[in-house]
Amino acid sequence: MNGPFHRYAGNPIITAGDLPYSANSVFNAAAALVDGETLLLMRVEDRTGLSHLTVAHSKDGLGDWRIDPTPTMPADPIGHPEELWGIEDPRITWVEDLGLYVIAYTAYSAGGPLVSLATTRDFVTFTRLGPVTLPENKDAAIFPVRFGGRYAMLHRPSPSQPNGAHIWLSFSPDLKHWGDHQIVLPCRTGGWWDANKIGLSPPPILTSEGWLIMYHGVRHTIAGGIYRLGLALLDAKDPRRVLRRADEWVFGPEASYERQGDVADVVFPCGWVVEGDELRVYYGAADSSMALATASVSEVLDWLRRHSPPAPD
Ligand code: BMA
Repeated sequence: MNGPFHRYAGNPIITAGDLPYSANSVFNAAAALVDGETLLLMRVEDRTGLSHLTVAHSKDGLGDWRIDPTPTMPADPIGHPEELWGIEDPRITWVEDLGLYVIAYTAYSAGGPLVSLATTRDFVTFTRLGPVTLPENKDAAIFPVRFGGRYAMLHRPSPSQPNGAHIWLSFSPDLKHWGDHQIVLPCRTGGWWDANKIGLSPPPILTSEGWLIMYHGVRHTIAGGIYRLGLALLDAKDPRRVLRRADEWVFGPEASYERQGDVADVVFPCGWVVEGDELRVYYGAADSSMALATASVSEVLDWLRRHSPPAPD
């Protein structure tokens, strides 16, 4: 095994057959530690093709998942027309100064996918804040702290133009109105594994060395896309500053459940949790099931240091 991440031997951890109701697939879950348990907010694609979100809990974050009997957070296309074609790919951030979890998710509107926010205390009731970007935009997460009094969000506008789909950083005084948009992590170009299109994976995690960023890079091939994962580090006080970015991908589709499914060759984490030095990354495998990889935070930081070119300044 190369790299710091280790696939859990019990993968895939949750498949559509584990759900208490009929669905096509379960993948791309957000994750959080809630009341001492691991909670996954899973994207479930039903048999109309549209997605909603459903909660699973586990005491150890590995097995014995207890899954809500019906969709926990269905799309609300009447109250929120931007959710016409479902809701997808959530990321959860605990925001201490609000005492709330903030969920950033993709709302699939008639005008294309966009980023919406919702808050919750208990993952039973959700308060929608509505869309915070125009389409097309995906792969967003809020930082858990404010910078100079403002909330910060990473997101990925993907205009259909040849300049590429980059990760952007925006700021807001109130989680509703966003501005000061800037590119923080550009996709690479040419033959790179992360050329043309990248997007944030789980929310940033604060480590001793800065904000740890995991992102997916998409390599377009004659056979379709390959979704792999890269690592970067942003400055703890000023997340506009990129301290490191590894050249190589750190994790890519290799296991059969990652290589075969509704969409082949996809690993797509939307959630991770840290307990002590242990990092558990929950990822969608081939748009079909949920899988888990574990790592030590210190080994991840060490790998990133060894695989990053020296910082420019
Ligand atoms: C992305 C998102 C993800 C999906 C991935 C691979 O654009 O839509 O939900 O897992 O493509 O199909």
